[in-house]
Amino acid sequence: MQLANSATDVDATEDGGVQATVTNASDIESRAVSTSITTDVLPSMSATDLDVPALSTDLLVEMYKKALTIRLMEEALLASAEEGQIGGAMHTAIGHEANAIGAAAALRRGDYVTCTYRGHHHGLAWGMDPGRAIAEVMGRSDGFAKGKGGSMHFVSPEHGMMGANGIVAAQVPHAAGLALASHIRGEDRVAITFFGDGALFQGVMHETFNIAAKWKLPLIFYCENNRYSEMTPIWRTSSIEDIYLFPRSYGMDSMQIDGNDVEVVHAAVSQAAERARSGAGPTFIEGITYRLAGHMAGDLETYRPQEEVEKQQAYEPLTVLRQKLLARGVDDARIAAIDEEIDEMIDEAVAFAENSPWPDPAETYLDVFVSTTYGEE
Ligand SMILES: Cc1ncc(C[n+]2csc(CCOP(=O)(O)OP(=O)(O)O)c2C)c(N)n1
Ligand SMILES: [Mg+2]
Repeated sequence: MQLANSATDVDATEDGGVQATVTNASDIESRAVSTSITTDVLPSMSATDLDVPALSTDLLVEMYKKALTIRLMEEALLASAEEGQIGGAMHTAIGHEANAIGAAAALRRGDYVTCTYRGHHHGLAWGMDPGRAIAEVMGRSDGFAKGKGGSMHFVSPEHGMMGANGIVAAQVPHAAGLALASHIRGEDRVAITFFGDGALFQGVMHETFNIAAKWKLPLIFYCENNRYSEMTPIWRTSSIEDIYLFPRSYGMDSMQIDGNDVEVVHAAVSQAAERARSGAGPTFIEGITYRLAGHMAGDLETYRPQEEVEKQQAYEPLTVLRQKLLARGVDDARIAAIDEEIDEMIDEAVAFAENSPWPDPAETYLDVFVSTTYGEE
């Protein structure tokens, strides 16, 4: 969709910066321009007219189990990090779960996913086993990359997880390559790539937007907009807080959605996947969400008030899912039984990882470099 007759007013702000307000775009006219969406639980979603069909109760129960598995796994990982059991930086996606679960449920086996260093939720949503995932974060040999990838480089091609990446935005052109391969081979595979709001200002994002739109690649760009880049709120780094507006200038369809609601995410990604498979090209989805834990394990979180986090707790993915289940007649007792089941499963997964052997030092360089005879034949 194009922004017909749009115009931008740029006003000076008190702190010497500028504030840009996009006006006259017919489809966003009703959106209230917020001065600080950083502290809003969810900004107005009037920018997207999305039909959201209700998912079955059985699927919602499965999604709740998955969301809780991710949440409890990440809480256990934070505890392990505090005990000094995890080397290197570890970023959790506590609060982001619905973005991964809704998207994975809308896609097919054989489709591809790439994501950021904040990618445990994507790995599990795409079917990776929690025990082996924890082992990977702990650097143990039963991990999906034999403990050599760690938290920031989750990978499992058999699940379509083609790689988390520690370099902001680097996973995005990788997904375009996967989508291009699918297109050239005449396959029906779609690639989805997840990135943060901070990635928008990397040049490679814009190169990828352009080529993906021009070549109509079967690609879905999914921005998990948690409104922070590390410790910096979005209003300090971007004059436009509505991230979904950027890709429109490349002729790409885009939508802004509630990233904390699995049914909304599922509907948006289903629509984008259908477009991609029909040859109509990429779609950009901005899922508004919030990171409830620190940027990484050990983050002191001095940059945001505790009240802001508490406000967001009232509308986070697990709460939203529990409310949906209760509304469908799944009672408290059933939910409590699920909670207990998942809690035990995570305890077992942690024990599995802790008992997993360290990689053999003799294998240090195995699977790290690719041997090739390309060009020498
Ligand atoms: C190219 C590059 N620049 C800087 C960094 C350091 N860095 C790590 S995470 C991050 C913030 C990214 O924010 P965002 O894209 O919003 O993702 P979030 O962490 O909020 O999920 C930065 C700047 C990096 N890893 N790669
Ligand atoms: Mg962010």
